[in-house]
Formats: sequence, structure tokens, C-alpha cells
Amino acid sequence: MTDRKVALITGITGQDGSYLAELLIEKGYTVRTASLVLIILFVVYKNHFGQFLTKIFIFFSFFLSPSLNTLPIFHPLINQYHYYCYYYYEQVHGIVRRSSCFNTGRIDHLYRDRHDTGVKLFLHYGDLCDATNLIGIISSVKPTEIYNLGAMSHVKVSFDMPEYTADCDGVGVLRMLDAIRTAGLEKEVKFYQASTSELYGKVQEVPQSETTPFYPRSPYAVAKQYAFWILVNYREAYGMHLTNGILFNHESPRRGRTFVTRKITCAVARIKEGLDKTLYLGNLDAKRDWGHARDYVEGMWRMLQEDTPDDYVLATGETHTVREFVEKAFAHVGIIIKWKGEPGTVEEEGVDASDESRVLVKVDERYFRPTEVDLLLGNPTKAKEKLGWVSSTPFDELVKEMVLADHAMVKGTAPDCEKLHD
Ligand code: NAP
Ligand code: F7E
Repeated sequence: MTDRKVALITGITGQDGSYLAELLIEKGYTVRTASLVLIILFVVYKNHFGQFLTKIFIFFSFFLSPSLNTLPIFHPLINQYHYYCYYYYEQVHGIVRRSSCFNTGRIDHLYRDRHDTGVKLFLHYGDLCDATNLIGIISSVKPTEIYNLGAMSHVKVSFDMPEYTADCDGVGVLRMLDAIRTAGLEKEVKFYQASTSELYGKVQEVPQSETTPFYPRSPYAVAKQYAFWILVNYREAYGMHLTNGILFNHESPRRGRTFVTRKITCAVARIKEGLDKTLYLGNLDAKRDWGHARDYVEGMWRMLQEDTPDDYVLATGETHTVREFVEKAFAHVGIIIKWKGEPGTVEEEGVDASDESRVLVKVDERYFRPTEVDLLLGNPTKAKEKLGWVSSTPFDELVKEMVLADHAMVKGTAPDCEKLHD
């Protein structure tokens, strides 16, 4: 393994990808440049420098480097000679899918044109279903850390698109691993795989830990199970640094709007502002262990800082029903929900307790799944003990942050990151 730090993120345009890119840039996986004096010395004497001296130069300039690169006055010089500093350029690269409209709303605040100076983030077109493309990107970027977050990540949609889900979420991981080997980087790269609590499906024990047997309940979970095991197999077969993060649900204001938490918080904001009347949901009694995505990407990063690869559960250790999430979300805009009708049936509805004629929540069986995961509750003890990681956002705070963000977005006082660019 090398000291050079270059990260490659698949799925960088998604919820987790955007938080992770922020985190890595913050942690200094950014372009670093030498002090001006050392750059000048190097430029003047570069023809006399052999390989060895170049390395010494790089070591000392990195070591001594004050943050001159943050001063715009030095940017033209640094930019002109950046290739001399390549070895300690520390970068974040991301793979984005080609789309007819912009799909980079979640990372726009991080992205700058690569012709600018001080660029921190580099994007490449690619797809987990295209092996040649992945080999090309990995061979040219030569990452030291890969975070494989790309996936068709919606459980309900995976029942409609099982074949594509298997290709992207299952075989896509195999393509990534083989691309690393084809590029000859199997001893250089640390690889994180976005595994999931959906693997536990019809749970075999409560709470679920790294040793709980899997029982996947959707095409999504079955594809992720293939991914989990191919990763373990390559780890054992080729001694690669490959780690599965078995992450329980994690949410945020950047969550896709068809996942239940964000669907609820968007609807609450729109109902509060009089833009919608009713929220239609499926199974209100499903229980999930919901944390905040910002905390979970820190856990991913910690896993790849370990010398030895392993598999870890990240979870809060608390579980809540969808129903509870609905009640708390409405409470944040001053609405108390009263449930009426037979619980667990399509007859059940949630009304405004102060005006029972207002039906705010209805059950629509279109949102039921052919096979459901009823209860998820994680045991994050191993991550706490080995990585020092804990989930630090309480459930109430998570719900509040999401409702406030959506309310601000609906009122137009905060931007909508998914809105198409003009
Ligand atoms: P997300 O918001 O749905 O993001 C998925 C990302 O994958 C997007 O950037 C998407 O690109 C990209 N993608 C989809 N298909 C692709 C393909 N064929 N090739 C390359 N990229 C592709 O998901 P997330 O919540 O950030 O989750 C990140 C990862 O963690 C996923 O693998 C998910 O399955 C897994 N996971 C999530 C949770 C959770 O609670 N959030 C829990 C456990 C595991 P577009 O933007 O172009 O669609
Ligand atoms: O559903 C129920 C639904 O779609 C949560 C993904 O990130 O986490 C996520 O998968 C629960 C389920 O997430 C609606 O039946 C009720 O029981 O928000 P969700 P998920 O299926 O748990 C795991 C860990 C991942 O790995 C996945 O990538 O809520 N539910 N009514 C509903 N769900 C949705 N989406 N929409 C409803 O109207």
C-alpha cells in the first residue's frame, strides 16, 4: 500500500456519494502543492533532478508545504507546474452516468471546471454495467481507495427491474474487482463495498450483527448478496483489501424522494404549505434502524483506514416504525396525526387531530412489496470497538433536519438540489 491518497467513488451523484466526496475533500484528499520557493527551485533545477532527487523534493515540499495553494496569486504558477507535483496530488474522482439532463445536483457545490486552479474533484463518465469503461477509468486514475456506492438502490423498483438490478448491483461489483486486477492494482487499492442490512431480510436474529445469517427478500438484496460474497471470495483468493460495510438505513435531506423518509418529509412540507392534501404510503408497520448518512460515510472512510480488511455493521441500535416517522414529521410542522380505521389494512388513515375531516395519510397497496422486510435492528458493537465509530444523530434530530430542509425548499428559501439546471 502507498502513502498516496487518491479516492474513486462510484455513485458519487447519490446521497452517500455526495456526503462522502465532501468528507474526503475535507480530510485533505485534495490537490496539495509545494511551497512556492520549492516549486521555483525545482523548476530552475529540474533538468538536474534524477528520480531519487525528485522523490526527496516531493517529500520535503510536502512536509514543509504551507498552504500557499490557497492564495489565488500563486495559482497560475502552481497550475503551470502542477505535473511536477503529481505524486502528492491527492484527489477525489467520481464516476457519473451519462444522462440527458444534469444528475449532479448533489455535488454541484463541490464541482469546479477542471481548467480552474485548485480543482479538488474530477468526474468521469462511466457505468457499472460497462467493464471496458471501468478498466479505463481505474487504469488512468490509479486510485488507492475505491468506494463502490453505485447501485440501483430502490428495493421496490428491483422487483420491476430484477435483471438490471442483478447486473448493476451484483455483477457490477465483479466488474470493479476484475478491473482493479486488470489494471494491476490489487495490492495498491483498498475497496469499500456498499453492502446492506437488506441482506438480513427475513431476519434470523434480533439485533443483526456481522454473524447473523442472511435471508434476502428482494432482487435488490439477492444481487447485493452476490456482491457481498464475490468480495469475500476475492479477498481470500487474491489477498486484496476488500471490505463490506453492512449499512442499515441512513437518510438525510439529500435522500432520494421515493424512499419512505424523504417521501414523508417532502409531503409534510407540501401539505403544510397547502400544495398537497394527502400522503399515500404502503406498509406503515415496517420497522427500520434509521441513522444519518453524514455519520455513515465517516464509518465507510474509517473502514478503509484499517490495515486489515473486514466486514462491519453500521447501525444506530434503535428501530422505529414508518408510522412513528410519519407522526414525528407532521409534529414538526405543528400537526398531530390521529390514526383511524383497521390498523395494517388499506382502510387505515391518518387524520389531522384538530380537524378530523382532513385526511392527511392514506394507505395505497401499490406501495406494498411482494416480500417485505418487517424489522431491521442493527448491532454496531464491532464498528464501535474496532473503528471507534458511533452513529451520532438521534432519530428525532434526523426527522427534524429532514422536515426543516424540505419545508425551506418548498417555501423557496433553500435550493432544490434535484431541480434541473436552467
Ligand atoms: P442513491 O442515492 O440511490 O445513489 C445511487 C448512486 O448509484 C447514484 O449516484 C446513481 O447514479 C448510481 N448508479 C446507479 N446505477 C448505476 C450504474 N449502472 N452505474 C454507475 N452508477 C450507478 O443511493 P445511496 O442511498 O446513496 O446508497 C449508496 C449505496 O449504498 C448504494 O449501493 C445502496 O445500495 C447502498 N446502501 C444504501 C443504504 C441507505 O440506507 N442509503 C443502506 C445500505 C446500503 P444516478 O445519480 O445517475 O442515478
Ligand atoms: O422503505 C416501507 C417499505 O424504500 C422503508 C435503501 O436505501 O435501505 C433502503 O431500502 C420501509 C419499507 O427503504 C412506503 O415497505 C411504506 O419497509 O425507504 P425504503 P428500504 O426498502 O428499507 C436499505 C438498507 C438499502 O440498502 C436500500 O438501498 O418503508 N414503506 N410506505 C414505503 N417505502 C417506500 N419507498 N415508499 C412508500 O410509500
